Amino acid sequence: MTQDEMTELAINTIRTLSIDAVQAAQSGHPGTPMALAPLVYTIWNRVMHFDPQHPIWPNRDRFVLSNGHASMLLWSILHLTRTQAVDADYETLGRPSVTLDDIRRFRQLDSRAPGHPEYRWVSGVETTTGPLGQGVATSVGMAIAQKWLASHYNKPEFPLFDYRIYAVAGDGCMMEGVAAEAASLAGHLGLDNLCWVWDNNRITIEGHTDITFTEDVAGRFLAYGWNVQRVSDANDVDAIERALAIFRRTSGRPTFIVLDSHIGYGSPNRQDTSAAHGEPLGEEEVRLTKRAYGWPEDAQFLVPDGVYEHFAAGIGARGAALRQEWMERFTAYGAQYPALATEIEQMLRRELPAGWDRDLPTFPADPKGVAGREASGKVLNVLAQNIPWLLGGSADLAPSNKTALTYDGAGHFQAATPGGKNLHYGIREHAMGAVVNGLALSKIRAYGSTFFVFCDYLRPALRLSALMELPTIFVFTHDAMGDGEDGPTHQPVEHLASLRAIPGLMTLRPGDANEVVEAYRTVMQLHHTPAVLALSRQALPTLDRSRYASAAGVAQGAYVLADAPGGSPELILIATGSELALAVAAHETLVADGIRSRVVSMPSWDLFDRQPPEYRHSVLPPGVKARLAIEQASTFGWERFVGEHGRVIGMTTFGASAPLKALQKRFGFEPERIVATAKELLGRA
Ligand SMILES: Cc1ncc(C[n+]2csc(CCOP(=O)(O)OP(=O)(O)O)c2C)c(N)n1
Ligand SMILES: [Mg+2]
Repeated sequence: MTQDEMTELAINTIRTLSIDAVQAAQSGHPGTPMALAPLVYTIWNRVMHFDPQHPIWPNRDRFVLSNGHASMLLWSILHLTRTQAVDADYETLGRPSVTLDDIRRFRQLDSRAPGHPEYRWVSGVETTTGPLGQGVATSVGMAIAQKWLASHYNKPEFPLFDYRIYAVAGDGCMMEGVAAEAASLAGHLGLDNLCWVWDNNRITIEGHTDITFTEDVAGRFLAYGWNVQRVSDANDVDAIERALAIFRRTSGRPTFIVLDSHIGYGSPNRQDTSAAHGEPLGEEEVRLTKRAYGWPEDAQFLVPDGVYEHFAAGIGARGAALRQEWMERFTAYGAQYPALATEIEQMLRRELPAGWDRDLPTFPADPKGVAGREASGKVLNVLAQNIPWLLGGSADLAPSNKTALTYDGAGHFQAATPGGKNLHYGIREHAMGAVVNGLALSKIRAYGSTFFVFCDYLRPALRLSALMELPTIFVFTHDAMGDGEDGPTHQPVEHLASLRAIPGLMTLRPGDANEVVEAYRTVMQLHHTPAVLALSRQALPTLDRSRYASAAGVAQGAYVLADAPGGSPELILIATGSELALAVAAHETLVADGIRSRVVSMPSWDLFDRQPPEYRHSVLPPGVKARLAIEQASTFGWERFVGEHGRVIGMTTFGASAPLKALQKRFGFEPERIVATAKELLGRA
């Protein structure tokens, strides 16, 4: 067999595995894998630096399938390259990532060939995709990460990190706003390690893109500052390879390749139709298509002789040699730069360096106090010095969010200064969310920041963070009505409730400066959990911890801050964030009036839920039914803590534009109302 025939055979194996899997599942997307098999073949077998035996080799090229519905492309290529499985501790498991059996059970329960690419579930998947646009946006974070890692760790004689990022996108990805935000940022930053290939098939679910998408996409990317190329035939592997070679030689700009393709390529009756997008071909059409490929019509899930060997000789041999060479390089690097090598090893395992929490501040009691965002800024500046690979920034609100790293040498990440630790995401919240994910997937400890109310703008990325179990950090300030005069457009109401509803996301709303410190202490130790810090704009009293319990209780999510004599309360006040000090003030009045009141500070529902029942019952004794929660946010969900006999002082409407004091009065966030409501609850009004 000639080399060309072998290439064709390998490509048709990807196509027919995809067709058969979708047919067997009676669900899925065959058309795009049929069209893009040559592209994926070329990237993987001819170009990518990737060792299938060690899919988490740190200097591997990254491959992102942003049009995640074409997942059969990934399952086929991971299978044919015999990519190995690894576990959450980054150990190789000695079994393939995706077996032929998984592919036979495409989209079935527990198969390693699920409907869409899932990071963590299938080794070799670099990021979860399916929500269109997220993959390409995340790839920008991966590209920023590579630049930063190279700048921080490479030495002239040791190019440790020189990998590239390849992302494949469909029309849907190109239409989504998040991709536009991310492409704009990538162009600005001149990320020449990044290549997007746009599957220009002009078909989406509702039909031809003539009805929706007629702009000059290539012109748009030129305007973003990308190097734009075109390959007019998706079956021309040599042309694809040439375009990728040009990408690898291009410096100072990311690369955008327009690839003209035919969805459902080879299917006599489905090619170029939207029917090829998301429906099985049907038995008869499968036969006709296989005939068109010169494939045995009745064979199913066929991997012809020589195909595995062809991939082993291509990506397998190349990847193994490159990795071997890199391992030797890393050993020599370690001998010369032992401290940096240790850093890299810790970072890759998501461990913290020794002394990571040294010099964290302790705030003295102070009735005037400190704003949550101020305390956060101080803590971040300490942590970023202790943890070299902690970096991040804001979506143009750093002066308000207090996320700027201001110590000497922190630097600003720009094209010419890729070692800077202050990222400037610009006013691109959604891309910021995806970029933070891309950084975290690259093992950098990353944070993003904006006003709390605008977390809606990046929620899809935050959801993926949780789904992927990434230890990302989102710093959201102006967490309630503290933004007073800016009015209801800037005052979050339903946001806490909606974040608390995301499985696996840890939301913390600390009540004073020392709780902010403890919140960060907790968050930094997470390995597989994203966290949101909701922080106040305005100063909050710093509680006297010699009088009240230690802020270390934050680590349990909720703790008894102030208690009734003998620890037997008849009333429990539960508060978070800026309402904590109000609850304490009300508590003092109630105690003076002879009421056995307890204050529970509850910065994090999620964390509290993870505690054993004995602890939870010690904080909220089931026998105490008079419970009052105070939170300047939607009351939604508080019933679970206050019970049917309890009450909630919260928000049931949007806020209003006025100074904070007036708003507190209007919406009833005052100690007097808390006292009165508590007395009502106890029947002592
Ligand atoms: C954010 C988002 N919106 C909608 C969908 C549903 N959806 C999946 S594929 C698709 C059409 C995508 O068209 P295109 O990217 O051109 O893919 P092709 O059919 O060409 O493979 C849509 C609307 C989705 N997955 N994500
Ligand atoms: Mg399309």
